[in-house]
Amino acid sequence: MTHFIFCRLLIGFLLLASFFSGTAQSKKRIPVSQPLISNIYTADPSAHVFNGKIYIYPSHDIESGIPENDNGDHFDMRDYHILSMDSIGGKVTDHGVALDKKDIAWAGRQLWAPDAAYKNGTCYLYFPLKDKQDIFRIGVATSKKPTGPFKAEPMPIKGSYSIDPCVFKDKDGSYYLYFGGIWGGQLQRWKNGVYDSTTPLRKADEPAVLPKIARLSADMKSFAEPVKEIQILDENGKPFLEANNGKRFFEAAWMHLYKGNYYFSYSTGDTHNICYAMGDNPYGPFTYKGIILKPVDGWTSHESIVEIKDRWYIFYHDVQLSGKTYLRNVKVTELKYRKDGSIIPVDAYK
Ligand code: FUB
Repeated sequence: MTHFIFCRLLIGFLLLASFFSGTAQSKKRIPVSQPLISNIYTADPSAHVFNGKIYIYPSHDIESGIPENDNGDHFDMRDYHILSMDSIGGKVTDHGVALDKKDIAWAGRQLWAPDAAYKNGTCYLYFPLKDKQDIFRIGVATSKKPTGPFKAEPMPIKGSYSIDPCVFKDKDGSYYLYFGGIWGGQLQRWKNGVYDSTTPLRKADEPAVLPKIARLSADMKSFAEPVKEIQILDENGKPFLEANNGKRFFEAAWMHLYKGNYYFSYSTGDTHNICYAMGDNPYGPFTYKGIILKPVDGWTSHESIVEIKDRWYIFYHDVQLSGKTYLRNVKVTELKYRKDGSIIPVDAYK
C-alpha cells in the first residue's frame, strides 16, 4: 500500500514538473536575429564602417568563476577580439586577440565595453579598465589596422574615469569621447574630478547621475578640454531624478547623427531599456524621446547605431547562446525612423 501511494505521488510530481517545464519553454522568446559569432562570447558591440568595411569592437565575455554581484565583478574580461564583415548578413570574421590585459602597463582588472575611431591611417581603440587601485579609467591603444593588434599607451587618458567610452566624429571632423556608467561603472563615486569609493548610490529623490563628454585632442590620445556633464531632460525640460530609472542614464552611451540631429542613446541599466534623447550639438542638452530597444534576455543591454549602405542598424547583445547574464552574444537588426525623425522601438523577439 505504502509503495502504491509513493508511486502515485511520484507520477504526480513528474507530471507537475513536465507541465511547468513546458510552460517555461512556451514562454521562451523567439529572437529576430541570430548571434553574429558563436566561437566566443561577445557583448557591447561598437560597430563602425571604416574604408567600406564593417568592424565590430565588442567586449569578450569569459567564464571567470567570480560570483555575480551588483558591481559586476563577474565581468572579468581579459582581452578584446575584433570582428569584421563585408555586409550585413555576410560572413563574420573573428580576427583573434587584438589587445590583451597583460600588455597594458597600468592594468588592474576588467576590460569592459570598448569603442574605436579610424583617423589618417591609424585606428584608435578606447577601452575601460580598472587600474591597480581598482578605479576604472579609459585607455587608448593604436594600430595601423582596424583589426589590430593594438599597442596600448603607457598610461590611461589623463582626466578619464568610469566606463563605456563612445568616440564620435562630428560634422566638422572633431572627435568627442562620451563616457560613464553607474553602479559597477563607478560614475556615482566621482565629484568635481575627485574619486570617493565611499560615495553611495543616489537616493530616489536626488537628480540622476549624468554621462560625461570631452573633445579629443588632434592626436586622439588626450582630452582637449575639461570633462563636461551632459544634461538629459524630460519633455518639460527638467532633469530626471534617480527614481525615474526607466528613463535616466545608467551606461552604454552612443552618439549618432541622423539628418543633422544629434541622437544620444544609452542603457537604463536596472530597467534594461535602450533609450534616446535628441539635441542640436554634441554637448546637448538632450531631450528624452523614447525607447529604441526593449529589454533583451540577460541583465545588461548595450547598443551601437550605424548607417550601412543607406540603411540604419542597431548592434546589441543578448544571452541566447548561454542563458547566462555574463556570457553574451552580439547581434544586429535593422533600425527604422519615422518621417518626423523619431525612432521606431525595436523588439528583439517575435
Ligand atoms: O560588459 C561589461 C559592462 O556591461 C559594460 O561596460 C556595460 O555597458 C554592460 O554591458
